[in-house]
Amino acid sequence: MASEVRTTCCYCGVGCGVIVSTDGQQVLGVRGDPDHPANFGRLCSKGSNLHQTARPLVQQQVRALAPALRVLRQGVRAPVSWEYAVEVAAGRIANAVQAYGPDSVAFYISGQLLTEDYYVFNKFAKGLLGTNNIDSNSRLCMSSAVAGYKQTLGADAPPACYEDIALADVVFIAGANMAYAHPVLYRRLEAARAARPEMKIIVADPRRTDTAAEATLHLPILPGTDVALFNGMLHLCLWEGFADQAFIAAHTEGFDAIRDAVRDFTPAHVAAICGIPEADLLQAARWFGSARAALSLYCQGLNQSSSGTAKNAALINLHLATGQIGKPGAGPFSLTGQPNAMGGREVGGMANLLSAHRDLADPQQRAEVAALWGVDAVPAERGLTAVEMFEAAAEGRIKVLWIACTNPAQSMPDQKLVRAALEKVDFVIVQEAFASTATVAYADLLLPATTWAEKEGTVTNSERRITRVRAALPKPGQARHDWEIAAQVARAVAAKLEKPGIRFDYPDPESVWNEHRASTRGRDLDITGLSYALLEQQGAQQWPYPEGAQAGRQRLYEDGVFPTPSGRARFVPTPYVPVAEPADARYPFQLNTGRLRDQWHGMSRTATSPQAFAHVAEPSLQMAPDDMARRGLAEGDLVHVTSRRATLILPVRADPGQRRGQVFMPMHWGPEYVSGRGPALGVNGLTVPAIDPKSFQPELKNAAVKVLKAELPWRFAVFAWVDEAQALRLQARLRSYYGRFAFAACTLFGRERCGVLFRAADDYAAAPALVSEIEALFGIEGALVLRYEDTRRGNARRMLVRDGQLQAVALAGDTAAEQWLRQLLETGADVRSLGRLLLSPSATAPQGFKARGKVVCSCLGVAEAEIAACLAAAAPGEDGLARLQGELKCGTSCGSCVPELKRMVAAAAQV
Ligand SMILES: Nc1nc2c(c(=O)[nH]1)N[C@H]1C(S)=C(S)[C@@H](COP(=O)(O)OP(=O)(O)OC[C@H]3O[C@@H](n4cnc5c(=O)[nH]c(N)nc54)[C@H](O)[C@@H]3O)O[C@H]1N2
Ligand SMILES: Nc1nc2c(c(=O)[nH]1)N[C@H]1C(S)=C(S)[C@@H](COP(=O)(O)OP(=O)(O)OC[C@H]3O[C@@H](n4cnc5c(=O)[nH]c(N)nc54)[C@H](O)[C@@H]3O)O[C@H]1N2
Ligand code: SF4
Ligand SMILES: [Mo]
Repeated sequence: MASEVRTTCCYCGVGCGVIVSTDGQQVLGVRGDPDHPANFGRLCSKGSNLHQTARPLVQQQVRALAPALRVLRQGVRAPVSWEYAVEVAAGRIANAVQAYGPDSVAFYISGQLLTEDYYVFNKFAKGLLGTNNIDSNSRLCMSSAVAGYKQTLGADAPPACYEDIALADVVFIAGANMAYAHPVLYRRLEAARAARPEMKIIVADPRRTDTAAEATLHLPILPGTDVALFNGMLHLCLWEGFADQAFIAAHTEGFDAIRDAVRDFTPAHVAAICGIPEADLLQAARWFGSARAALSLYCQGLNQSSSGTAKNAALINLHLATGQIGKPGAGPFSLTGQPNAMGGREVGGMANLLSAHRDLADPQQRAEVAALWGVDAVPAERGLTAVEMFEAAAEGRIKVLWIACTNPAQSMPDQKLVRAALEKVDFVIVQEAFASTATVAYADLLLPATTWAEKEGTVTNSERRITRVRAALPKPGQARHDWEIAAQVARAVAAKLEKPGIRFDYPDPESVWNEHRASTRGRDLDITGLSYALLEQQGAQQWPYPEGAQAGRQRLYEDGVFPTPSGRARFVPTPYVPVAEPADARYPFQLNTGRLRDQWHGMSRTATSPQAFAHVAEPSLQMAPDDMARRGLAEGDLVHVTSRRATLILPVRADPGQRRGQVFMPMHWGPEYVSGRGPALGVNGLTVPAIDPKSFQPELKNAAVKVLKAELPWRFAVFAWVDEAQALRLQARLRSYYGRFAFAACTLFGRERCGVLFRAADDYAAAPALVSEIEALFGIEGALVLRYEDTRRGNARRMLVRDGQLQAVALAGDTAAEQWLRQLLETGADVRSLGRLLLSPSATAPQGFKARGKVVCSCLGVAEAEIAACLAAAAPGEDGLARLQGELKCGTSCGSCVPELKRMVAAAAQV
């Protein structure tokens, strides 16, 4: 019997409501919840593909389904019972605490945990063990935003709400690519602009992203120069009389110092630092300063920086000086990345935070938390933040490291350090839903966790809105809920350490949440007026929502009172400091990293669906066409990308949105997808461990690199349709071959069917036995294989044809025919008429072959060539987008590709 369950998308901080239809065993489909105030029924390309990632065949192949323990350090893990796993974990932790003190244990958790999970982990570390060594991947994500808000406004609370997007007349997007990373909010921005075309959108981003391309004004600032930009805008606002003197006088402090501090940020000076025309700087400042309502939306371009806190504070200074806060359509609105980065901050689940926005340094506030938890005290000194934690671990100071719901062997900067740490720690616990991640390889104890559509609890989205997360499926295998695992181990540790006063006997997530709720009484985020029942009846609610309130607060600081001792917001001077590792003669490129539209981080979930690869099929480095030409690089050439810490080989692609001297690599391409001989480190092998001095957030958006052509004449490409119930297992097997080649990568392709692509390159031909072994994994063996061999040149081509269609193809040596052969396979073309052409050594593409290009609209599977042809046939003056939507239907489902379609329409209009 099919039923429907309302829950929340497990990806980004927009926090869209999702309705899951289920038969109780499987997810049958998903659609946006029309009543959810975050999305009103919309989902983006990732959300609308969630059901694909929850299929039983995915679960069977890649989920962690049983606890497993490594017996000897280098040995394999063997399944163990939960009872034994809990006993071992608790024993290891208790022993470490007794032998080396509580700070020898560390927890590295995640903004993708639910609030209830987070709460239990935090109580475990700070309350039971007495260590503040609990930090989360939010350190890589939101900690500069937290520090920026606290410095200026007095509390970690985004003051604006989603509705403000519809009410702003200037929207300033800084260091955020909303079209990719917050798509459903971006749909709201598109709608607002369509309703009020006079709305101005300014985007500050070194790259011309889809978001930037659609802006009224794009400021392609040089990496890391945001503080200079914001100080320069403030300078101009003060100079040109846009300051709101009444607001400054009534509601702020420290203005005089800031006025002096920005005096030197003259337009000419700032334009030179930022590498933008002075006129554009003036335009941006004037639009912002004269706006009735100006809203800033910002994310990792500001946060992931060694001056991340200053970038946040400088932008907030600009809002305070112009009075653009606490009113409809205005405010500095930090977009949260993960679905529950906010909830993690609320429970204080980080090394320098305390429950319910309390201050770790305040003895009174610590005593309140200790009393709530039934312990004598909670530790006063801040604990190790993410990068520091791994540094300490590499030095042998951490004996037990418990990692939950994050994949640090992919996502942390400076992977060599991270690997050294994971190897050094005596006992690594990894609590994961998917067994396919790089970090799982380091687990001494693997604890299988439930995940989206299986767990119950709450999350808080970017606009402070608390939403219920609900289970539609039973727990798979032996997986358990995150809060449940943490509480179970905590009870066992409490017994061993003889600490009966602190309780972890929660019957359900609601009881955990009720305890968290009690901790918020009287705080800025007071939610004592909320309950699971109310969320059930009235839907998602914003905080604060104190007892007696009839509704949550939509917008903060409308009364001009800020949660600082004086009640005034504070101006904070923000000197401009360049990036930690600027480009130089030896490392002449600045490497920027960030998101793709259809993938999520380490891709453990998104990449279980071949459709997620339709938009971007393979790992690559993006470079300005000019830079490529000057270095003699052609599209798809393999390059060595080398930073001071590591080197990585991957193909290069031209990106006209890239400025000269800068390169971009999607953050998703970790060691699971691209590697080669030597340690498999992925994108973050290259990045720097430099951190912001206040937020401790690492500078993931800038590293100096050099890019040199990789001379690897021997190429190998195998691609085939495979049984979807085996594809992910095959991919896991193929990963074990990465280290046999100088370069190797493995991805999926297809829509209705599932294909696997393995690609490798080397400076000499691989042993024939190795090649055959890999081909055999794809089924390319036996009498039915069509073969062409040129042993003299080392070229080989082997393929399987079934019912007139290509089933599997392997190319070794020269792989120039790959593109058209792959398209023939992917489109299921009848190849019988091609006969010998398929195997002829010099074969160029068959006559009439046209490359389809990448798929732009992933919902409808519409590719570049079809779009170009449709636009070429347009009548003069015809609305290109409307034509595409009418003829090809692309961009009519989730809308995530609409910005790119518009870009293609504009480009076509120029020819
Ligand atoms: N599709 C998709 N969506 C996601 C995620 C995902 O993995 N995939 N992850 C979610 C998470 S956890 C997060 S934190 C958010 C991140 O969301 P965003 O921050 O919007 O995404 P990024 O691509 O990391 O970075 C945004 C932009 O910052 C720019 N940038 C780099 N350096 C600078 C600089 O010095 N100054 C300025 N002004 N800009 C700079 C980059 O060019 C990039 O376009 O996305 C969330 N949404
Ligand atoms: N170079 C570079 N690096 C970056 C960034 C960047 O922009 N550039 N961005 C940084 C940012 S902002 C972020 S947020 C991080 C993200 O980095 P990670 O946290 O490493 O990213 P995910 O791949 O989302 O990891 C979440 C893990 O939890 C698992 N999981 C999913 N659901 C559950 C569950 O319910 N319970 C448990 N226990 N496990 C579950 C998933 O399989 C996955 O392996 O990456 C950071 N790293
Ligand atoms: S915008 Fe997309 S990824 Fe983000 S919550 Fe909504 S559906 Fe999920
Ligand atoms: Mo993030």
